[in-house]
Amino acid sequence: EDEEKLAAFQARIDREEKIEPNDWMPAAYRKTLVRQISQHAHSEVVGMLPEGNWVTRAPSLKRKAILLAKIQDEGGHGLYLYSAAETLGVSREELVDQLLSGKAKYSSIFNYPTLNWADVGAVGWLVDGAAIMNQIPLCRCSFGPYSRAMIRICKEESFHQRQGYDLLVAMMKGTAEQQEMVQDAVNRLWWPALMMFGPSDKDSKHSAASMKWKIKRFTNDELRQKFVDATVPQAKVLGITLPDPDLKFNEETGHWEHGQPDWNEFYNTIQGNGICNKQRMKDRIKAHEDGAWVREAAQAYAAKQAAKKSA
Ligand code: FAQ
Repeated sequence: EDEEKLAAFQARIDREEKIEPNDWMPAAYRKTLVRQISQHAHSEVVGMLPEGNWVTRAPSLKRKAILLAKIQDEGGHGLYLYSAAETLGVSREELVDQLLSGKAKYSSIFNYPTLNWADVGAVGWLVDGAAIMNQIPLCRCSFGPYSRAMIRICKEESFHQRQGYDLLVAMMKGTAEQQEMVQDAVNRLWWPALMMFGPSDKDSKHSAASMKWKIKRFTNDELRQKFVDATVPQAKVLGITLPDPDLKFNEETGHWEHGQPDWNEFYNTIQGNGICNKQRMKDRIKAHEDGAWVREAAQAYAAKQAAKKSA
């Protein structure tokens, strides 16, 4: 790739022009986008599993309807994101194969179990909350199809975050046992939510290039800090304690200082050895195999339509 093309490409990025699928782009830009967008898509799809666990046990019709709608949204996000990745010249089959063979990553957070009903609220509040913090800046990502997909996704995620918070508020108004369930869910999900932002900046191998290309607008640590700053006051309103003894407001910087997640646990999880990795993959593989007849029927229908047209 010659210098001139690279310089012209970077100049377009610097002018805040969107890069579209048929435009020239460096191979490394394409590669990192396929990686990030497909991992993001896989996360949305695998992310349906922990909450799916509670659909049949939701405590009321209203909560069940909300939960179903939310989980369906996540499936939809996966579909837009696979489509955005496909514009870069990979096929959906290839991407799904990478997930099911264990080659592709998906977000570490979805390898934690949802043990009690308050986990559904805590996932909405903390996991969707972290997802929004990370994804709002992606609406300004330099790659057009990804940035446009993120706009609708973020709107839906904000509904998800609020339904989670609303669920927790309702439980905090309930019995002592319900309040304990909320605290227990938050104790277990707080650190994994912080891990969603990725390794600390010094260990993030892709950040420098992604920042230069304006795929990422903030570093992992910057977004983690924004999330902590936004969430601490919400925890106070809720009346729960965040499980970080190092949380301390710094008057000078205006930020909440916080402790570090257990990075060994993070690396262990993204290498496939977290609490639920094996179960999640088993469930995804089964869902894919059980859906084979749908794909076959759709292909048979498409072939018939094509034959009709050419006849
Ligand atoms: N989990 O160099 P960096 C959702 C990997 S939200 C697993 O810092 P980068 C909504 C990373 O891929 C969740 N792997 O990488 C929802 C790389 O490995 P590689 C999905 C992680 O890309 C809510 C290596 O570590 N959101 O689904 C994680 O610059 C509720 C080095 O890391 C997105 O995907 C992790 N937490 O920054 C659904 C957002 N962190 O590829 C259902 C888009 C890092 O070299 C229910 N993605 N890794 O093998 C991003 O913003 C970025 O990709 C980061 C990582 C920030 C995740």
